[in-house]
Amino acid sequence: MTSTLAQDGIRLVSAYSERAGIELATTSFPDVILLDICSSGSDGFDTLRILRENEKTKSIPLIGLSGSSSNPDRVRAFGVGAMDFIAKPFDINELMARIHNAINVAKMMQLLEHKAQLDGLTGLWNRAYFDTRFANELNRAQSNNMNVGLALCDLDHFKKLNDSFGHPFGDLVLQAFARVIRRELDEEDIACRYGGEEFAFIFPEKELKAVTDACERMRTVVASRVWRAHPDLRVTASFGVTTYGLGSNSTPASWLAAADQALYRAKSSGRDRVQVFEGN
Ligand code: GH3
Ligand code: MG
Ligand code: MG
Repeated sequence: MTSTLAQDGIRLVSAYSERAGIELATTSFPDVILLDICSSGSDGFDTLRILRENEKTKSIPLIGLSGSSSNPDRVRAFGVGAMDFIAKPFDINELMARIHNAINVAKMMQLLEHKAQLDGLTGLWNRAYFDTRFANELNRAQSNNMNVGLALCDLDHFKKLNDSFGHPFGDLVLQAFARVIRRELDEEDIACRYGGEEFAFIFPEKELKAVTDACERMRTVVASRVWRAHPDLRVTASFGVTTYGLGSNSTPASWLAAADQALYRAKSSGRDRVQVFEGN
């Protein structure tokens, strides 16, 4: 099988026991797992279950191979999370076709999962992604005693901009602002569209100064931009910033509240500014 599959560009690596198979699957990052359900020493369905529950292997497509083509086996394999099932003896060409098919389906699923985390208008991460990622980053910072920064940003007088120039132009401004964000932030910073004209940024491992500098860059670039369709227009943004320092017990909600409070201050003290949270 190894040499036939190699002709089709598929590299097959094998293990002959449950333990060795799980070890191989978790360390070799395969595109597809073929699991011989009946000939492993223990119950192959247990192995299948373990592979589906392991973080490292749970989303790798798995094709069950079995000496039995009985319906209960097939149904059980699909029930435990096999993507496909093929009974022995099988035609090697059919197996190859099923392997390619499994890879394509897995790629499509990854793409869909990725798209579901993006904002359609700006291409930035969306609110759902932000919520999960922010909780993770906060956790990571707290357990490793590292810094992490959070900034909330809201475009100023955006309702007026829409009212004066139309909603489609407002959309163009949001897209242009997203490009400014991408250009001014570092690769490891996380930029999300939090809601309408609101954005949230996570700055893993950054000190306050680096976070405020990044926000200042975004603020000045957008404020000085000339909009060809409306040369007299100035688009400005307000930022509320907080970094690790609220105490190790703080929750995502308390951090957001702090950044939001700073943003509120930025708005009430005249907009077009970066305000750092200074405590309650
Ligand atoms: P402030 O300076 O206090 O933030 O004033 P504002 O007008 O920006 O605040 P407000 O929250 O009153 O208005 C937000 C506006 O953003 C209202 C809404 O029409 C607009 N908006 C929200 N989402 C979108 C969008 O996807 N496209 C466009 N064009 N406008 C949007
Ligand atoms: Mg707003
Ligand atoms: Mg606004």
